[in-house]
Amino acid sequence: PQAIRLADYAPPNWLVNEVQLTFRLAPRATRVLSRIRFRPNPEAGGRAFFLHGEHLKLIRASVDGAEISPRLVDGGLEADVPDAPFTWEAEVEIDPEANTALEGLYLSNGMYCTQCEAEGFRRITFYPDRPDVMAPFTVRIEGPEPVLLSNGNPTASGAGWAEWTDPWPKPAYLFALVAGDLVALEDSFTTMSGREVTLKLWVRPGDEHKTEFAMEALKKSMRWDEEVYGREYDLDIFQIVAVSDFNMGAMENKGLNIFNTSAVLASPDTSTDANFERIEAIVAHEYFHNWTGNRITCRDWFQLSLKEGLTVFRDQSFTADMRPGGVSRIEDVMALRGRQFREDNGPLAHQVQPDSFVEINNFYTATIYEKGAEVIRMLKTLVGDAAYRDALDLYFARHDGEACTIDDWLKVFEDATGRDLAQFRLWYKQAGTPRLDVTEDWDGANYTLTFRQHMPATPGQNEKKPMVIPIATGLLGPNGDEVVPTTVLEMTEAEQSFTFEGLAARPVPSILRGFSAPVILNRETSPEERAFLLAHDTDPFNKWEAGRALAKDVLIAMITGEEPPLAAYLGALAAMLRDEGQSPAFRALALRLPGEDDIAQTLFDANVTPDPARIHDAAETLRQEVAEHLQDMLPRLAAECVVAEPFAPTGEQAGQRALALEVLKLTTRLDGGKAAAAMFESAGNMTLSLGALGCLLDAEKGEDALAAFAAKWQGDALVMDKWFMMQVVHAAPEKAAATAEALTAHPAFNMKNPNRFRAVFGALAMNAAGFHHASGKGYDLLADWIIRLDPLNPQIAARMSSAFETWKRYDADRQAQIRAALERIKASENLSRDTGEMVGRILA
Ligand code: B3K
Ligand code: ZN
Repeated sequence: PQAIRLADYAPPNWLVNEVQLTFRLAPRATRVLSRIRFRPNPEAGGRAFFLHGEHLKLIRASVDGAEISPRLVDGGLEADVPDAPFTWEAEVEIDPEANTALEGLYLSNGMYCTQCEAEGFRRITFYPDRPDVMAPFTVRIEGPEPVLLSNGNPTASGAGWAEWTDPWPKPAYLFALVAGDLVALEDSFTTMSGREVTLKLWVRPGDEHKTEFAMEALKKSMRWDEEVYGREYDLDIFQIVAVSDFNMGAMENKGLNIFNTSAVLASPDTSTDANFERIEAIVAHEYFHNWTGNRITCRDWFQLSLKEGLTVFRDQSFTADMRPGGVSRIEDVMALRGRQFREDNGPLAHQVQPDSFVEINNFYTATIYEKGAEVIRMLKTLVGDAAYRDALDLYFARHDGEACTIDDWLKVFEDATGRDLAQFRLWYKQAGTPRLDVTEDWDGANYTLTFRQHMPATPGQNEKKPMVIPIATGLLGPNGDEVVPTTVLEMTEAEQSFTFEGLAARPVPSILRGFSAPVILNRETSPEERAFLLAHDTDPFNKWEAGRALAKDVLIAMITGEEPPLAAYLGALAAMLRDEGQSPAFRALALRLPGEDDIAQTLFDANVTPDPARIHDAAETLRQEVAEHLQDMLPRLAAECVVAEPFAPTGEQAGQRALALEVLKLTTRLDGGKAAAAMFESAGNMTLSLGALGCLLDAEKGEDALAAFAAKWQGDALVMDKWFMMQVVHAAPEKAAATAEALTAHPAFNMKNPNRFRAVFGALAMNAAGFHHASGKGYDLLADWIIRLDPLNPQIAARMSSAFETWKRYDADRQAQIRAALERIKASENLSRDTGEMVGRILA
C-alpha cells in the first residue's frame, strides 16, 4: 500500500454546493440515492472527476439527468463530466449487516449507525471523501425503525420516513445516520443569545436510568464554551446516541454525536468515579468539536491535531474548572506519560503533524491528541491568557466555515501577538520527547539554573533542532516559604542559563511547575530535597511529582541493587498523609506508585535492560513496605474517607473514595483481604465494589466475589466488561495469559464487540509483568487474536498491536519472542492495511 504525503496535497478539482441523500434501509441491502451538485474549483489544477467509494455496489449513475457508466477504479470511480457545474446522481447498494469493521453504515444490536471519520463515508456512497470538500446536506431516511436520525434540524417526517437538513457546510466525515428502536431523555438549553436548543440523548429501552449524568455534562459544556471561548451552539437541536459496538469513545458528527455506550451511560450502581469523570470529559470533548473541528475543520488528515489537540486542550481545561484542586492536571500528565511518552520513545514515534501515513486511522494517537494538547497549552503559557483568548477570537472570525491547516492556526497567533512562531512550530514537526538536564549554581546571593535540551533520534529523524520550552519555575526558601513565585523561563537555545539575583539563602527550585512542557526533566536531586518539595511546594503538580520521583528513585535502586532511599520515602509519605491541608484526591494520587511500564522505560533510558518480573517484584516489595510502615495510620485514614452523604459523582467524593481504596489496598496486604471482603459486601456503588474486588483478586481471594459479581451483573454489558477486565489486570504475572485465554472461551466473550475485546486484550497489555512474562505466552496469545480479529475489524486489530511497541527495550529472548509474534501477524493472509502498517513500523 502506498503512503500518502503531506507534500503531495493538491486542492480538490471539484467542490460541492449541496448534497441530497436518500436511504432505503434494509439490513443486507440498503439503497443509498445521492444527488450532488458539483462546481469546478477555481483553485484546482485540473478537471478530472474522481469519487471515492469502497464496498459499494453501483446500481446506476447519471450526470445532469443522463445515465452514464462510470469507470470503476481502485478505491472509487472516474467519469467524464462537463467543464461546468453539474448534478451527479447515483444509486448504490450496501450491506450494513456484513460490516464488522464498524466503519460506514453498520448494525449494532439491530440498530443502524454510522462512523465516517476518517474515511468511512466512501463506504456509504461515492463522494469526494476528503475534509476540504464541505457542503450542506439534506437526508431522507426510509425504514420501519421508529426513530430515524441524521445531522442538523428535523425538517419533515411521516410514517416510515424522516428528513433532516444540516445548513452548515460540512465535510463528509461528519455525516451521521442512526435508525432503530430508541428512547430519548429530553432537555433544553438556552444559549447566550437566548435561543432555545432541544437536547436529546438516545439510548436503547432499558438504559434510560443511565442518561442523566451525561445530559448534565452536556449542558455544563455548552455553558462553559460560551463563557470561556464565547462559542454558541448553532442548530435547533443537539443529539447524542449511545451505541454498544463502537471502535472508539465517541464521534462529533454535526448535531448528532454518536457515543460508545461506555463513554456516555452512567449510574452510581454501574459506573465508577473514573467512568463518570471520563464521560464528563468526552461529552465535553465532542461538544467542543462543534467549533473546533466542525465549524472550522481540517484541510487534510495531516492537520488532524488542529482539531484534536485543541479540543483535548479545551476538554482538559473544562475538567480542571469542573473539578478544581489541581488533581486533573496530575491525571492528564499521568496519561500523557503512560501513553504518549511511551509512543514517543519507541518505533511508533511520530510528529504531531506527520509528513506521511499509510492508514490515517493509525494516527488517532496519543501524540496527535495528548501531545497536541500540550503544544497548545505551551502556546498559551508563552503568550499569556489574554493574548490566547484574542488569538482564538481571531481564529474563529478568520476561519469560520473553512478547512484549515496547522500553519493557519499558528499564523493567527503570530498576527494576534506579533510573535514569531517559526521555532515553536518545531513542536509539530519534530517527533520525540525532549530531555532537559538541569544543573545549578549558587554564589551566596545569586542562584543560576542551567538547562540543556536534547532529543533522541526517532524513526526518520536523526537530527533535531533546539525547541522553545516554557519552564515554569518557582523557588522555595529553606523554611519552605515561596521566595520566588512561578516565573516562566523561556528556553530557546540548546543550552541556556537563568539567574535569580539577590537571594538571602540557597533556594530549593521547583522546576516545570504544572508540567509546563512535555519533556523529561533530569536533575540530580537528593531524597531530602524531594521530601521537602512534597511537603512544601505550592504547585500541586510539582508537589505530587516530588513524591512520585522519590518513589521512582526507591524502585530503581531496588532493581539495580543500590541502596534505596526507603526511609526518606516512607517518612515523606507518612508526613504527607498526616497533612490535612491536602485533599483526599491528592493524597490518593500521592500514595500510588509509578507504573511498571514507566519504570521499564526509565531503566531503559539509563541503559539498564528492564526485567518486567523484577520490576513487578520490586513494586510488590515496596507496597508491602509502605503498608507496614503506615499500618498505624490506616484505620484512621479509612474512617476519614467514609462518605457520609448520598452518592454523588463529584470530585470531592471521588477523592474520598480514591483514598479509601488506596488505604484498602494497603490494608489487604496486612489482613489478607478481610477489610476488602467487608467492603465488597457493603459497597453501595460501583467504585467501591470494583475497588474491593480488585483487592480480593490481588490477594487471590476473589473467586466468590467474582461469581457474585457476575451473577448480579450478567445482564449489563458495560459492567461485565469490567468483570472481564479486572480478572486479567489483577492476574499474577504467570497467570495473566492463561486467564485472558480462558475468558475468550466464556459465552459472553464476543470478539466483534470492541469493548469486550479490549476488556480482555487491552487488559492483558496493561498487565506489564503478565504480558511480558518470560514464557512468551502473552505475546503469542495477543498475536493469535490480532490475527483473528484483523479480517473483522482492522482498526481495533491495528490499535491492539501497539502493545508490542516497547519491544526494543527488552532482553534478547523477549525480543526474539516478540519479533516472532510480529512476523507471524505480518505473514498472515490478507492482512489489513491498518495492521500491516503498524506491524511494519514496529518491526522497522
Ligand atoms: N474524532 C473522533 C475520532 C475518530 C477516530 C477515527 N478512527 C473522536 C474524537 O476525537 O472526538
Ligand atoms: Zn476529538
